[in-house]
Amino acid sequence: PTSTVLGYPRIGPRRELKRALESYWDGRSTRAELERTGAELRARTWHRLAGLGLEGLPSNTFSLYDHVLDTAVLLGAVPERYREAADPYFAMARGTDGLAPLRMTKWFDTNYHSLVPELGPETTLKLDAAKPLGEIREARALGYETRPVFVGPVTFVLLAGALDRLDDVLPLYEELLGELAAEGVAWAQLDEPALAADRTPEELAAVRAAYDRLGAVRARPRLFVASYFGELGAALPALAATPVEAIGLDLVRGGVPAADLTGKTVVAGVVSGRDVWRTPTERALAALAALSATGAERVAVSTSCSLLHVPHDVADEPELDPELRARLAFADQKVAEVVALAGALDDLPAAGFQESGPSVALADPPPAGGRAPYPVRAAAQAARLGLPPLPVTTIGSFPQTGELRAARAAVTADTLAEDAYERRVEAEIERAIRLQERLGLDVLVHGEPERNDMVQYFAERLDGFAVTRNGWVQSYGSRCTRPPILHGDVRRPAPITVRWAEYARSLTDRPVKGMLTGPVTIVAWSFRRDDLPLRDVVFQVAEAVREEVADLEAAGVPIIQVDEPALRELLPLRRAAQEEYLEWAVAAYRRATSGAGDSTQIHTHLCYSDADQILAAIDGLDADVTTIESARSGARILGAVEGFGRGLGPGVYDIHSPRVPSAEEVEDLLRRTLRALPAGRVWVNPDCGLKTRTYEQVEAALANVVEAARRLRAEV
Ligand code: THG
Ligand code: ZN
Repeated sequence: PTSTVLGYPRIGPRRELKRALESYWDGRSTRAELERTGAELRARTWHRLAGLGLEGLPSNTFSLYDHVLDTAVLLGAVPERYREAADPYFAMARGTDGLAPLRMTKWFDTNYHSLVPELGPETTLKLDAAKPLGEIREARALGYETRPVFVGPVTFVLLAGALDRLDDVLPLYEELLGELAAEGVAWAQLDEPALAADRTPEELAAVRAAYDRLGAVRARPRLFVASYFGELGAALPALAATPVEAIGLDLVRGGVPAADLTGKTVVAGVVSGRDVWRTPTERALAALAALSATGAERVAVSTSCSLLHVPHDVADEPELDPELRARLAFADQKVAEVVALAGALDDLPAAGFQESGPSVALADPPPAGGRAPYPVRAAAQAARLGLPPLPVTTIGSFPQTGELRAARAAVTADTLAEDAYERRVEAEIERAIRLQERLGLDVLVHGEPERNDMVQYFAERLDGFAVTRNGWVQSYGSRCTRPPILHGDVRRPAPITVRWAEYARSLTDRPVKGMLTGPVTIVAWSFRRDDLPLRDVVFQVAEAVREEVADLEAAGVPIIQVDEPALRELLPLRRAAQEEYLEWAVAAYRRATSGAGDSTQIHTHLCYSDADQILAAIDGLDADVTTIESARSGARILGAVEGFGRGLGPGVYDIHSPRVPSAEEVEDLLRRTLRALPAGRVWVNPDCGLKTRTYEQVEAALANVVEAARRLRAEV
């Protein structure tokens, strides 16, 4: 059978796109130079995929910022307010001085962020297929015929929260298919990951109607509808009943469906796009063989989803332990696996393979152990901390300056001595503390200058994890992370954060929070072993965090923040599995934090605006103070948190954009917050960490935040 992948990393093996974007945004290079880097990366990708022997090459998987944003622009879904901007595309992505950007959200259950399209009733749509057509021609000039990839219409309108606009969007997809046919394109890929979540009968009917309609376009490429991140469930028969020629199935997360796919091509996602492990050949071949029962006319071998979520190439990691390296597959190795599996299937009879998944019994997790009920703790903490009403704090990280990054690179490269680096870090901590004192914040942070990343930092200091040198994965726009590889049993050989917490405390009389990352997030933002149940892996990490909490407390740290920004991210897409997940995830968090005494205030921070969906779980975490993102989702969150029983800090401004909020704006949001929550429980803070901002922006923004809090304090 033939071979393909659903998508490929676009940041570049050495983050070439990141460099080009940031240089363009800083005014150090032109749009044309940025476009040139994009073209080089695309050419490199096609050459690489073809060189590895892949047959079906995708195009339009590249993006200067985000593929959902690209789809919005393709359809002309550019809200009126951005149209006058110098660069509407990046204005939607990042905002401008006067304009907030589009909202950002997690791309399903991944650590990738996409923008949320806006399809207001007044947004007039108009197709502009210049980008995909440009890429198709570009590839053709290099000698490659490609299959352009788009976010499909159903997923697009669902992301926009506007299923009712499907009928407005479909004519544009019809027009797009016509233009692709005129260009001589044989296949188009429409991604419908939204179908891996529970869908209402109305939504399933919309799937059916949409693809009946696109299937009926007279001159069009053949249609490949790709699903991923789970099984299609009831959406599969709906889709199978339409004229689409090919359906993509995630056979890593889901099994071979008992469905009649007679006449269809099945694009079998047997190589995982979500992990870094080599594919168990037997299991992949068994799944491919089992597809014959569906009556599918043809089978193509593919990845379970886009390779966007894995790094480029294991060959870029010469320093990894050879034994671990031998178990790894990054994007290029996964492409080679797809090609090999397609070849193997041609050579083998189509039956007789055994499923051989590992099965491990769940151990009982350790009990959480008891802190006193919240009101008792709250009284003890109030007495110990003596904070004013509406205390102002930040989430934890302060700007990571260029000098600091350079110093970290130098110490890694052995051109800077360890103790010289530590003095640099201390100077940076002092800078952050002095700034917060001067601006009048109430609970300070040390700013985390010693951390490259809130997960990688801990992974580097825990047994059981390996970290990579070039294993970058795009998080949003130009921002990347290097997810650590959790390959063995987790242990904490020594205290991790205590030294810096003590230093920060020595500088000031105000309370300074100790800052830790929670067990769910450490695991969520790592590539994890798959020979143990996820739950057991998270509980191992919880034990290490619990030890760190104990050490911080013993050092006299009065407030310990244990962040779980990824709590929502690991929530299963299907409702049937959500409750069980939340139960153990919350239990793991409590295991990590419940060793703390009643007068030690536990804070937590959660990102992403769907916090309203998991409010009961947030309550279950039993943290004394929870800070959440809400600035971009506006007042929506406030309705959901009405009456929340503990301290809550709904973010008062969006840190993802360089824009500085005015004191009036912050005051307004706080006023609305005070209508939903009693003043004694409200905290005032930005909506996320500040590491991606400059000191100039942070200083201006926090000054306005403190000013707004003071105005309201006078009233409460
Ligand atoms: N760490 C990890 N995952 C995350 C976040 C994180 N996912 C969600 C959210 N935070 C994403 N936000 C960011 C914000 C900034 C950066 C990455 C993700 C960032 N990265 C540096 C860059 O791209 O230049 C590299 C950092 C490094 O040296 O490791 O700024 O905080 N795991
Ligand atoms: Zn956050």
